[in-house]
Amino acid sequence: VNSEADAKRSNLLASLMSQYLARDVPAIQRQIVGHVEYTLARTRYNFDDFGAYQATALSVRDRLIESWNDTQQFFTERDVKRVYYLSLEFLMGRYLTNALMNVGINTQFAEALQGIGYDMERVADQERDPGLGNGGLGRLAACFMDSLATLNYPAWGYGIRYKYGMFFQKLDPEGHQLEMPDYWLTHGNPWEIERLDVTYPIRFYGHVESTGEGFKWVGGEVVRAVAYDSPIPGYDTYNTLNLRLWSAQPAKEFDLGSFSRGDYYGAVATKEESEKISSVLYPNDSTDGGKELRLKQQFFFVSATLQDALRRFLKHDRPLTELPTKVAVQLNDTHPTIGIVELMRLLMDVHGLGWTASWETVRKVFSYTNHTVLPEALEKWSVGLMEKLLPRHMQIIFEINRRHLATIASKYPGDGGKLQRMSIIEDGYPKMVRMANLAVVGSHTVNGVAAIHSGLVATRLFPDFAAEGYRIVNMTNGVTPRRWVQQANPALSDIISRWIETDEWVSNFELARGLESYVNNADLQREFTDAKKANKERLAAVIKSTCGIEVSADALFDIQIKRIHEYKRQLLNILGVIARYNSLKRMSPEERAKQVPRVVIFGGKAAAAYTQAKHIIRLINGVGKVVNNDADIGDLLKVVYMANYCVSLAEVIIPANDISEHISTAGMEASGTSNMKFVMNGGLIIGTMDGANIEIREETEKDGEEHMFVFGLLTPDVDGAREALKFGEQKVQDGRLEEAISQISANKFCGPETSGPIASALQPYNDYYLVTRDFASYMDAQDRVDASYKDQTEWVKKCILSVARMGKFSSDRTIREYAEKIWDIEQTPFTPGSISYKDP
Ligand code: T68
Repeated sequence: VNSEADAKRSNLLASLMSQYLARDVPAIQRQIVGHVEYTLARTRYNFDDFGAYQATALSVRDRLIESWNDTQQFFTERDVKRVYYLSLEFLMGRYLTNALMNVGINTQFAEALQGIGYDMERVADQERDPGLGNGGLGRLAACFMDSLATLNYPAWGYGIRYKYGMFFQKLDPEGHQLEMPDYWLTHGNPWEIERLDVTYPIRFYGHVESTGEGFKWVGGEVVRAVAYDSPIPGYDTYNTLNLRLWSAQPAKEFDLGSFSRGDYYGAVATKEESEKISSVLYPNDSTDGGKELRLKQQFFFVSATLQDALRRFLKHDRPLTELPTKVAVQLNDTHPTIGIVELMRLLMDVHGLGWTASWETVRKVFSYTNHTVLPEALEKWSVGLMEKLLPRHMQIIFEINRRHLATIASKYPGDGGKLQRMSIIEDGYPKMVRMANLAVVGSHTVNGVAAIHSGLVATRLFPDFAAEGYRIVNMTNGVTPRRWVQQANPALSDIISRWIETDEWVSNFELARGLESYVNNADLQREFTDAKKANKERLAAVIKSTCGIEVSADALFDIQIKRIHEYKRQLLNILGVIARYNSLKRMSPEERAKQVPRVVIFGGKAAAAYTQAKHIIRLINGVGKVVNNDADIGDLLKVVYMANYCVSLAEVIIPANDISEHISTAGMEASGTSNMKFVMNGGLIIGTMDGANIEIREETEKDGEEHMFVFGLLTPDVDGAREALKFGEQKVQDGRLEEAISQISANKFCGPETSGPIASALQPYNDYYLVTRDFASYMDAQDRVDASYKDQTEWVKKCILSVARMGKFSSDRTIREYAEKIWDIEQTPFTPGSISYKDP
């Protein structure tokens, strides 16, 4: 109506913003000092590195908020289809450097800080890692957010804002793991924005009432989900996405019953209980299975998310059956699967849709990613618990199952086995709800995370579903080259950019292939070796200061960092170390002088209740103590356990790798993602034919070169080998292995409380993970590593070629595939001047 005035006003606003957010150094300094004085209320004359970090973070955040609001407004006006990535874990790592580099204002900020007496690296080092994830699954979600933003896809991440993240790991003097609480919010979180206006009620317990037309869930307890938003900047784009994490707070309404009884304090105490829902991240072990609070967490964040998504969808007046044209929901493992049922409930009980229309809509919205085929890791909830906590949902699940089984039964009359296998409800005492079956039935697409894994998902986990035409596809994982190469490894980044004469590889890692043509160039080789050496020195300094161990950057750095789990076989690695130590001990000084010196580095947390994993940590540290203090050995072998492995530590460790170990029992590691990061950072893999190792080998090895030191049984042979071991048909005989086990048993490295369970696990009939069976093959592969490393020119060539050929493993490739084959969403880059500023 008043378009001239509107235009004037919007121009004024835009100009005010651009003055405030100018990118020149003085403007940045003004902003930082302003935040010190007025936001932090500290004096500008005296603030420490942490104050500088907070003020810097807030100034960066100011910039992100502008692009973030614009992006969201733009998506809304275009009415684009969005994907919602639902994950109980987002292992984001530090924000500051990532945000600065993605926005492209790193140098200006560094200079601005320098000018007022602060060092950017020290300032960035003040940031606490938000440890809101266990491992690969959580970190994958974080890499995906980076790629979604970079590729301009309309996406939101949804999860829980845990007060306590992954525990802080310490090692006691003997080398036992100690768990310390990780209250990561102690000093606040400058990257989040509390949205006290974005809240939803979440109900638990209560009962179901018939309304005549349908059903209604009433009574019970209600808590409030409050949104905390963090902007996610993409690389070299204005688009900025949102990660919305929910926090549980007491509902506004008080329990009138308690009040009328005059029990004010009792009522308040009950309300306080509700905050527990978002208080702690659960570990990724099966010991906590069946915990009511975990199921509460799942329902809590899923219900809030779906209410939020529906509210956004219904801003436009349209039928809910159109939901799949505007909304795709990705379930990161089965953890958010109850969302399938919650959306059914919302559509039917709240919005009045019928069963059939609701079910069709739901199945077009959801898709599910599987991250493991290990049977003990598949989620199940007892029907009793589900009925108590979510009575209406249990009713809906029974009905979904009834209809689903009726279809199967009519197709396969009399095939009780098939019905049993495909049922969402598992018979037994107690009856259980199989979340994986529910996820498959309620999704239009299921995916595994590497080619071999997706094959196993289809053939071993869900063969009956595959036969019925349920869509099971592969989406090989990827990692973001921004955090994992550009930010973690400036030395290598600089080399890549100079040799291929562009830095566009940062958002198109296929371009790194350009290095291939220079692989024989001695200058490139030297630069590459120097960069590696510098990265190893950087890590050596951290090892010195955190572990007190002196390691030489001239040694081969051999690294295994990941969650401690028997299937990942850290035990095989340390047995190999013991054998290497024994062999060195027997050598003459002349022979020793010919050996390749090694530093074997471990890092990773064991779930607090996973006793055997904790024994393995203790053993590694025990071996370290013996080896590192043996004067005969010196620099030839060092064993290092880096405590509290986390994203920021990984950023220092990975660029320093010569060799990394990905040595799971074949068929057990779904994909692995650190394997990709290590190779992108110019190292080689020793590994089994498992997970993404297989595809990394396929991409990096051409013409019979050996770029990966492969060993071990193949997946199809694992079951047979296990049986053979168990029944003593195939006793593993290897002098080196026997010696190592007998030393462990003789308590050479640790006391009987540790060596007992370790030695026992290595008995043939107990060796489920085939550590003893793969040992000789592993040692052969290690010999090939040593031999190969001796020829440094050949070695560096292998490393360069490997980096050059890792394009496939960028999460940008992965996200494009999801977008095209599963979500059906479009890249939507913000176009300046396109959104209208409405009167407030
Ligand atoms: C990992 N899974 C896979 N799970 O082990 C790994 N589990 O092979 C894969 O590369 C990665 O996912 C990404 O696809 C996990 O990390 C968990 O952390 C987890 C957490 C809670 C419950 C169960």
